[in-house]
Amino acid sequence: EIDHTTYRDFEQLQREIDDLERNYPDLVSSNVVGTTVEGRDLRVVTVSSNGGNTLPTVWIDCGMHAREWVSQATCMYILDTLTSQYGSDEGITSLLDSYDFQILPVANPDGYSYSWTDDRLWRKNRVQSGICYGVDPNRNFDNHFGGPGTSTNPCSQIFCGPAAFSEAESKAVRDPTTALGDRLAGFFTIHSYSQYWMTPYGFEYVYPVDFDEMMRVSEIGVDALTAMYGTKFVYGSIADVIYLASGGSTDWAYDSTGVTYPFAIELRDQGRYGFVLPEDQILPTAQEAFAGIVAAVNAFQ
Ligand code: 0X9
Ligand code: ZN
Repeated sequence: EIDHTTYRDFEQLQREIDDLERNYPDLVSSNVVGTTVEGRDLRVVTVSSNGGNTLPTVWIDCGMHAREWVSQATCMYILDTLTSQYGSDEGITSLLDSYDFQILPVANPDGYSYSWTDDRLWRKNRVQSGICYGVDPNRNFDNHFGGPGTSTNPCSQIFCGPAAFSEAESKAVRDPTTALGDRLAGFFTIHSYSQYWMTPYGFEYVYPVDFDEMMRVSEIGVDALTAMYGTKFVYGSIADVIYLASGGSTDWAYDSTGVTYPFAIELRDQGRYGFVLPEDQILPTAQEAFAGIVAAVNAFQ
């Protein structure tokens, strides 16, 4: 029903979410968890086979960075698959009988809209600071806020903002995941590009207590991902695999919510098309990523 062979703008994605709620009323509900400076909804979609609020829950956010269009599209693929396959596909059915999903498909609606209308390569949100626009939501969490891999220059692509959690976009991840408490079983933030599967920490070259367990699950996830189309992913800590990045959601999720399985995934490709991934790669990119996520979740202890 949802078309995974084209990119859709913010309004189109909102309509697709409306359709999911209407078509699967027993499975899908959505909540507006915040509003952007330009007045757009930050909307979390819950997929639950039993009404929500009881099962361990997997969090997935997409599109925190505006230009990473295959990310938002991947969350829509995941929503489509969970809903349309529940009750028919055995793997999806048992998954949703064991876990709820809370999915934020467009974590940066203003930036995403701007990337459609004005600048395809826009990254940050659209909050104004003097002559420049945009805070990087993935530097705005209160974990080592302002540390290595951030900037206090509002014109920088990695501007961390005036204060931790100054932005609606970071709060829209913080609040629903915090509200889950002990029910938060896994945390996935979906970005592009580079084909990386990453875990804490990003703020420094140090490893969390649960690092070995994270690596065990990461390997299972990456193996399942690669099994689909042969796409190679590298896994490891954010600092080791990509670069130092402080104030990010993944470090925050681990240290503040206590979730044992916090992952940041950089989808296809490795730079040939980069952020402007051709539309014919949306479906395979989403399929392989979801296969990896499902395998990882099924390996949670
Ligand atoms: O720099 C980033 O925010 C991420 N890379 S991207 O090219 N998509 O911008 C990597 C950040 C790793 N994740 C967290 N620190 N949460
Ligand atoms: Zn990103």
